[in-house]
Amino acid sequence: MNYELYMKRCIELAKGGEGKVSPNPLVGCVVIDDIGNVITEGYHTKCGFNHAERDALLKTPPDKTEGATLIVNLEPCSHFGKTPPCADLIIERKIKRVVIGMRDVNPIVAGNGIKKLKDAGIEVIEDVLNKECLALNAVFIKNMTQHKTYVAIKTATTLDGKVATSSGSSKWITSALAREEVKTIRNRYDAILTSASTVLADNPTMQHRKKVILDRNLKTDYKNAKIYKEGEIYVFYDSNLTTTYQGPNIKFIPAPVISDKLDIKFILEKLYEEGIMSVLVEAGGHLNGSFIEYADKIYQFIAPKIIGDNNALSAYDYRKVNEISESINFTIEDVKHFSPDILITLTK
Ligand code: AOF
Ligand code: ZN
Repeated sequence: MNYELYMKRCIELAKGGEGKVSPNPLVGCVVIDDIGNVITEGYHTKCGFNHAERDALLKTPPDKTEGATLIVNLEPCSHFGKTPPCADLIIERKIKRVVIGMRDVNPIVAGNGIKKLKDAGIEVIEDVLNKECLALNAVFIKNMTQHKTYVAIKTATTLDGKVATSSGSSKWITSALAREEVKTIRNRYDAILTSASTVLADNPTMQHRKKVILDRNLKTDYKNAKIYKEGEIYVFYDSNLTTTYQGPNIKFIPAPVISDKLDIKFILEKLYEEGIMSVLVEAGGHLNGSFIEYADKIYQFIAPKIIGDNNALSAYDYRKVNEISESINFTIEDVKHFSPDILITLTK
């Protein structure tokens, strides 16, 4: 049996949990019979709710899944957490075979789920579409293994890598279709992050549940700027300053300043402490530059336009470089058309 098709479906199902499962992983599950007909499917819809396997199995009576094959992108859990172990339910349901995309990196599971299944006489097939499954849960993997916030940068540029003209005009570089996709990308992240310069220049709303603003000199308008109107807001500022402004949704966090810049490493550590497991940076070339060394991923929309002016603003503008060998290298993960533009997704 070719399980890759079903694993693809698990990944699709799992994505239904984007924006809702953090800090938990994205998980989808499909249960099939001997000839490959789907008996039931499910996914992890929200943190604290049933895991994907339980969601799928509870939708159908036990006699329908006896002897079936269960496909899931993450090793079934073996622990009593917010819900009982999925491995136990799989055993209880007399599933014959379990097909897994990746082992769980959560140390309380890590192989114990697989062991439990095998000890019960269930056949386990591992690593189906492993690369895709690892990519799906890159945030969860970084959180679990490094205890750090996952960082992505989103930018929209011309063919010559510019994000605005020299006078700051940037509306619009990419088309409406590409800008619609940005909303889908934002939803995958616990928070979006931008700079005071972007708030002052564009007065954007940047709709999101959580927003992080780097405002070293406390110079944005906390009362009136659109970005502060909704969502949970974290403002980082120079710890040598003080602010008396209080808003119901704004938390001010003082941060150290290193050579005229807020300390990014400190900020990312604070965000992790605040339970922000992933952050999408949407700002100009300077801030993008400050985040490059921490970036796990870049989403770069490219419009088929050329500004052709050396003074136009670049997407990454933060240092002097002599040798090409000093460039920072990324790997292209995916290229998609959002006609007339493209989106390149890159990882480090
Ligand atoms: C999920 N959804 O579909 C699967 C998970 O906090 P708990 O008790 O819900 O447990 C979370 C852990 O369970 C998670 O870190 C991962 O190791 C495992 N599997 N979690 O939220 C799922 N299959
Ligand atoms: Zn589970």
